[in-house]
Amino acid sequence: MEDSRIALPIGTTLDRFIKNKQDEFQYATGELSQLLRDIALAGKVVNREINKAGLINIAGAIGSQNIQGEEQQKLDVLANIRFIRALTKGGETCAIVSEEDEDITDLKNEGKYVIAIDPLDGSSNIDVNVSVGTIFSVYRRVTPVGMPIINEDALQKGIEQVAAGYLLYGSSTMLVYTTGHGVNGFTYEPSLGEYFLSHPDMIIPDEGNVYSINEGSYNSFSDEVKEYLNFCRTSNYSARYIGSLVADFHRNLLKGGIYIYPPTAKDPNGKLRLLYECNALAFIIEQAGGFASTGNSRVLEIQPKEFHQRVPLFIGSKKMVEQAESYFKS
Ligand code: P6P
Repeated sequence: MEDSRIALPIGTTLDRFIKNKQDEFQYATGELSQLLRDIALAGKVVNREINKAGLINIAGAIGSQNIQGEEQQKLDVLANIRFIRALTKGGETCAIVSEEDEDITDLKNEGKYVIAIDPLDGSSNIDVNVSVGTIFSVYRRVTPVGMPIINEDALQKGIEQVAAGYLLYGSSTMLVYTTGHGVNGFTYEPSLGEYFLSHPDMIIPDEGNVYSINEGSYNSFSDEVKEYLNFCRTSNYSARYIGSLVADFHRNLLKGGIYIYPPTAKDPNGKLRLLYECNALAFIIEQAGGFASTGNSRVLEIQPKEFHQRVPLFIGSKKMVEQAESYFKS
């Protein structure tokens, strides 16, 4: 038991890390640990398919659209299948809400966890070889095991999450997650098929000088957002916008900064989805010492009403998000 209290060294494998951390929770039954392993495994498979995309022409859109009316890229569909298959086989998950599916998927098993997932966020970037990501949230079901799944099993506030994380398929593939006891990052080594602890106890700098927003929508921003952007420009911040949420988020987590997707004419509630994008990243950022707001309220305290509900998102270094909020509160 003592061993599990020692800070684990860089290079520890994900399996070893999960086992050690599980030992710290005397009531841990291993199901959440296995669920995290299932996600990591699916991430390896998706990573392999993304890396092949340019070669075997699976990157292009397949002509179908997801429930958001967005062109479904082949890899979107493949990633969704892979994660649902891995979680179904694992048995710890009883239901899944996915960006790619209109309704909740009841896996009809005895699992006690519900997953909200964006299997491949930023997929429109695949064709131009820009980093993309998977984002996931884990909740305990609210209905008793054995009872039918209901929507409320997934429509839970972000503060109810038991785990959240993302995979970033970039120059290297990383898994970053939290179970409510800090944030740890693992880098995948494809030649060994292993994730290794590379970023222990990740903490976002309280301040940064990077702001990420699509200024192409400037004309439809509110006065408050425009005033904050003017503050950024006169503060000599740098504008960095990859157009892939996980990539922008990850850079800001490491270096400090703020990512903003405010209401626009096209997306009056913002573009990003509460359940499987904003809540997961909000849990991670707060565990790393940062903050996530809609501009007026803490993301993690919003009561979801619909699976694919969108909310405005200001997320990153705590002082930067609070500074942005001040324009909405003044
Ligand atoms: P826009 C990708 O579609 C995504 O959901 C995020 O990954 C990204 O940050 C955002 O949308 C980009 O949206 O409107 O700036 O192209």
